[in-house]
Amino acid sequence: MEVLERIIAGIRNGDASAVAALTREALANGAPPEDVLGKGFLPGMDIVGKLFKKNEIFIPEVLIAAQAMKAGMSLIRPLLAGSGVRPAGKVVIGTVKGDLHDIGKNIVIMMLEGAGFEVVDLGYDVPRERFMEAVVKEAADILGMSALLTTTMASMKDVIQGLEAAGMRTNVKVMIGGAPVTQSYADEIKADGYAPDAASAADLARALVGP
Ligand code: B1M
Repeated sequence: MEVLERIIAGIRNGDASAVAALTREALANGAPPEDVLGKGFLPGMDIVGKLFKKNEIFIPEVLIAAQAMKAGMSLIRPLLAGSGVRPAGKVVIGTVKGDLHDIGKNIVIMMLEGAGFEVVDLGYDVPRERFMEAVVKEAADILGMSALLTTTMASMKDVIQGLEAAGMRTNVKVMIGGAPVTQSYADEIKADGYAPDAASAADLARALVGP
């Protein structure tokens, strides 16, 4: 099997040491880092996302696969930085103010990175001002917000209104998610998109930034 196919299988199987070794092998054989990313890591995580959506694998396996991808990614990241390869887009993401739940957000981040996005993680309990500052500072294409409490999800609306009031709303797409969040809530607060799970979040982010 060709080395890039073995990288895909290694990610699918969540085998971090194999992915790291195969990444080294691919680079030593002269594979460009962008091919290792685009023909190895991204298709590997794409398969993982599809299996997760079909309930054929579950969150622990997604996390393990993402760790495997990260093991390889750490080897090619410095090379990509020097090669001029552009990420799919830049996402600033956090769990909203008053909310300490970050497990789902962290999985979303892994899937976004697996889809080729550069992600700036603001962590949890993030106030409106920090989201807004980060959108400007990072020149983000997408602002992602996660909430797990019915009492904190209202902060998403607050952030969107803050962006509107500051004249920043048209500069950034807003995507939201978390267990109590729904598409109708996203429509109500005028978010650009809602995703029910991490794999859908990666698909949504791709759709929001366009081809
Ligand atoms: Co809390 N908690 N918790 N909790 N907790 C819930 C959410 C709850 C449903 C439990 C219950 O009562 N049945 C309930 C909320 C009730 C409600 O508001 N309707 C609850 C409560 C009440 C609380 C406290 C208030 C409890 C207390 O202190 N009395 C307290 C609040 C603290 C705070 O935030 N201020 C609290 C605390 C905690 C812990 C700190 C102990 C811990 C969090 C640890 C952590 O995250 N680091 C915790 C946990 C673990 C849970 C449960 C058990 C699990 C949440 C989780 O991680 N799910 C949860 C009950 C449950 O769900 N069974 C519960 C797994 C995760 C992968 O799923 O986060 O939904 P999820 O993410 C998914 C999707 O939603 C989506 O993709 C992810 C992956 O597929 N997604 C996005 C998420 N964010 C997205 C963003 C996107 C797109 C998709 O775009 C940007």
